[in-house]
Amino acid sequence: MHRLSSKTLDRLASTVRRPAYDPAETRVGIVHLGVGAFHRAHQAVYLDDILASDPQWAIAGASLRRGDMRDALAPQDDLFTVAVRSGEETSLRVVGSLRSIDVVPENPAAILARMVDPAVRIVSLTVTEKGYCHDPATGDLDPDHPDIRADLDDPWRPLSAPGLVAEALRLRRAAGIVPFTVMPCDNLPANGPTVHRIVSQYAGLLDGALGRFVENDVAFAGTMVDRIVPATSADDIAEIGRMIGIEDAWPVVTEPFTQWVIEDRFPTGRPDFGSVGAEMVSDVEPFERMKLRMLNGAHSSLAYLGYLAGYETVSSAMSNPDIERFCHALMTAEVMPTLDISGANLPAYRDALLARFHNPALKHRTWQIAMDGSQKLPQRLLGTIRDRLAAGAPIERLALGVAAWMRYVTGTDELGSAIDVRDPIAERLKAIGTAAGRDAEALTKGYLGLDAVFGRDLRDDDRFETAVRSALAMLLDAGAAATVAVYAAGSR
Ligand code: CS2
Repeated sequence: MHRLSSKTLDRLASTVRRPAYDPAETRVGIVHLGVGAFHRAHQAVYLDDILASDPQWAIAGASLRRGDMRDALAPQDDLFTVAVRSGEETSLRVVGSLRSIDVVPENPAAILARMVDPAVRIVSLTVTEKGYCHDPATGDLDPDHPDIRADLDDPWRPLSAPGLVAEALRLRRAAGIVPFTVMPCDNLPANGPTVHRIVSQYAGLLDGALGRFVENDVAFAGTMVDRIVPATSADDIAEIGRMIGIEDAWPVVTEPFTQWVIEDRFPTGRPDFGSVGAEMVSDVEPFERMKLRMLNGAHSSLAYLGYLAGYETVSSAMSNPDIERFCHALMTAEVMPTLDISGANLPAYRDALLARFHNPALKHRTWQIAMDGSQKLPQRLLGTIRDRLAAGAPIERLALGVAAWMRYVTGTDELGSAIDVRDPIAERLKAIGTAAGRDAEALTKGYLGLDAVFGRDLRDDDRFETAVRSALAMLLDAGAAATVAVYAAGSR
């Protein structure tokens, strides 16, 4: 079978959409850190549309850890397939906006050289929550993070996202080149100001003047990004190969829905994002809050409860009527009252989310979403809980989501089998679980003592502790399926 590349584009099945421009004729205007499935199914697709009329915005990508994506895509001239799936339907397109992938640990200088190129005016990031090396409860840089310590020791060969951005800005400043705009595209609250603070703090630890420069003279454009993109499976690769007629070593699979809301703060220029469906706004935070609390809050709750109840994927968990009713009730009764977004139709937004979670064509594993909970809980559930506590409003369903995370990270499922818990603090989470045993009170106290997740305020909040403890006790006694049924019915 032929392999996808610029030379084999004409062998693609006729139903596959291909770049409406010659990728070799484009110029790189964006460096993207973190070329994962999400970036390829989201920003790279918008830029593929942009390049059809404006060739100066191709992407130079970087992987911050492994070389597997580069190895898969380099023989394909960095072309890849995006398969959009819904029910029985699949639509396919080959995307040409990614022009290269550098692997940072192999050679940090290579990506720094690209970041210093005056033609690059945007550095965007999808490095996941943990990639920012910050304290999730406060949003500040964690100066003791091992990657930050390593970069502070050797700042000219940075390996972390804050280290790379700061070093590239330093080099540009030293060479008299205007700074690029930094555009974080991860699910962090207020990702523009948060990442601005993290990079300024890192730079300030290196050199006070550089810290002030980043703080005062570099623009950070916040974004809200939304598209569900499960990890690509071996079955997906085989099936997409059959459908496109040639081999693609690493396609991506996603849903029809896509949304990108971007804070319009690009002093040195930007593509016409608005012309390809992105929404340009002056304040992105309300959109981020809505998405993180509604979609991601429900997603994480669904992931822990669904996994514990024995469901491998989100859509199979949603086929359980109690889980579906729980999600509906969680959003309606406990999340939506905390959101006040002018012009947003929250019930319609909720219903669209429930329909997206039901999409049976996406095999989105509960285990995948369950990853890195210590980094995700603060913006997905805990901010909502703080607002509800301040308003004296019920938090039972939100607390069940938190309790399900605690139950999950003990590392043993309801049948006594080990759970492969992936989290930067997985060891600590497991140790807390082992020390507390199956005692709901000891477990709750142990996990609430994690200041970087809960902050001191939630740890010391009696209402919160009681709600989490009673949800956890029921999970331990009755199991996730029975507990969700009780909380879905609202009888608590
Ligand atoms: C998911 C997100 O894996 C996860 O934690 O909740 O990746 C989610 O699919 C996206 O944010 C949707 O836009």
